[in-house]
Amino acid sequence: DTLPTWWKQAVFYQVYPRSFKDTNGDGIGDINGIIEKLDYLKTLGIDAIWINPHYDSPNVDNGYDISDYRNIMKEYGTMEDFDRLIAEMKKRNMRLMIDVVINHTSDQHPWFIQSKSSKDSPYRNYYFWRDDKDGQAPNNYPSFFGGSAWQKDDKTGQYYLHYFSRQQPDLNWDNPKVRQELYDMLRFWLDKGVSGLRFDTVATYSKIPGFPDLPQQRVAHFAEEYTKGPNIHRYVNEMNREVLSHYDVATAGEIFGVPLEQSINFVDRRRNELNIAFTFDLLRIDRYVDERWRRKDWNLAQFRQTIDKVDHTAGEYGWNAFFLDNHDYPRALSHFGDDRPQWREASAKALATLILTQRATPFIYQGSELGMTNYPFKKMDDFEDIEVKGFWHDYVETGKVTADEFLQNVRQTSRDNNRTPFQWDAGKNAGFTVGTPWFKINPNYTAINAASQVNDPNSVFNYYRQLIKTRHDIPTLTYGTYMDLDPENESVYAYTRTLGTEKYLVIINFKEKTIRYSLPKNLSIDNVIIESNNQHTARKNDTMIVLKPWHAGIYKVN
Ligand code: ISL
Ligand code: CA
Repeated sequence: DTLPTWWKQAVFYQVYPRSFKDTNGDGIGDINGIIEKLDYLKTLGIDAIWINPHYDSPNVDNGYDISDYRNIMKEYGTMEDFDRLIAEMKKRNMRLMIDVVINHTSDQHPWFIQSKSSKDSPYRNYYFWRDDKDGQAPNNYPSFFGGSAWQKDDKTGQYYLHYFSRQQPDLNWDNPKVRQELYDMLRFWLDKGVSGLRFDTVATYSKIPGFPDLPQQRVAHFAEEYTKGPNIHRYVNEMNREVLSHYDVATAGEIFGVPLEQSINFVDRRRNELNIAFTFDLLRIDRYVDERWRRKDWNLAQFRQTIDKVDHTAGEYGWNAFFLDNHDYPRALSHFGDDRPQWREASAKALATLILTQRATPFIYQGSELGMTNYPFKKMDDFEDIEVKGFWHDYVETGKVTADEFLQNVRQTSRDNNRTPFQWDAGKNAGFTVGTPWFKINPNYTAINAASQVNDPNSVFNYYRQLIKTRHDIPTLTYGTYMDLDPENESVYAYTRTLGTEKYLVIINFKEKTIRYSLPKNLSIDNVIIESNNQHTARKNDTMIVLKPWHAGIYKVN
């Protein structure tokens, strides 16, 4: 889609507030910490920030269980802090995208407390309550975090539905009152000056009428099954009509579970639903559909072909986000690069080049700009996340797999990898807090931290800064068509971005060896835009480039 909009041109940065910067010594990141670091992000060139849920929450799932949609999480600060964040961002010409978690609430939300109090409560049908089936759960739905998606409540003897943890009951979107309450809540934040909304698990709002059992062979595919509610697009379209279309707001959907070809339906602009699609085929390239904690091998051909497919689905009328990790995935560098000390910086720069040259809005996860890595988890006690604990319960405690096998996998796949505190400097607690950090700090913070990189022209940080500037300067990198030059190549990932008569070539060496790469017929170098190792060896009219291990570069070509 080449229709110009600010959110296609913006470079987004994801802040996980809990782990970004603590300013009051309680060991938990806070809104004042984000404000304190706005200038750091401005220096990097960031236009917009997506923050994970900032609402009041008992934090069973780190804020994805909201108990009050109109208040700030106590640990993060106050509404005054939030308003100041928006004001300080405005001053710097930056925009804020908030997380919208409306598939479910916390079980501590007043609606749910009312709802479970009696079958006659006016809030009863704000959620899904069903009778047991022969003393068992109403159907065979599993939950994302382990066990059944139904929880029995003793007060009335009925079960309520929860796709995620039992402390996250699913809202009943079929009830128009629920939808109106949620729309009002969105207006509340938009009226404050929020300019972006990221819709958590948006594809699961509509439920399948009657809750029939999943056929046995589809139980492992429950994530996809949960996106088959018949009214999903009717609801998102209604939300657009009633709320979103009245604001200058960028709307992104976490389109999880939906087959790629259908994801476009959420962001095809002719349908008036959302703007930006987050899809997960790329990040899950080395995962199984069942046993989601287990990793399998991947190769560059699969990787680039997946990117190609994702690019294609956006088509002429849709738009994607491009990201290599977020708070639900391991560190991009450890996942797709090489986090061993000798290749860490080079591969971090290679991945940066990829993120910032796609036909999609780039989302940089906090710490990527420093080359932060996975945490060296050893034992189950090292983990915090409800998901990994649920998996442990379902697979290890039941004896299906050994603790060793499980740990070997989750130390690479766990969401906790991306949730350790930000590494600001080499001092105590990496400069994250003067208190006791809520979660372990990666011991490599003495080598990998912001303080040592901001003034080093060759740092990962400064390479990101230059890349972001390059993306801002060259609209072809945002809007140009994408073409993979050699989809089967297992070493060199090369593609062009073309708009009108302008053509740019992006080359990334995914191998830790030097490769002489010949440009495809008809292409020759016009000039070097940026190279990750600053060598600028390529000259005008060259048709061959010597690529050092993990070398990456952008070239104007003829
Ligand atoms: O995290 C996942 C894989 O490791 C996904 O299964 C994830 O649960 C799914 O993408 C939905 O994610 C979103 O909603 C969850 C929350 O835990 C995630 O952090 C959030 O991104 C429930 O609100
Ligand atoms: Ca704090």
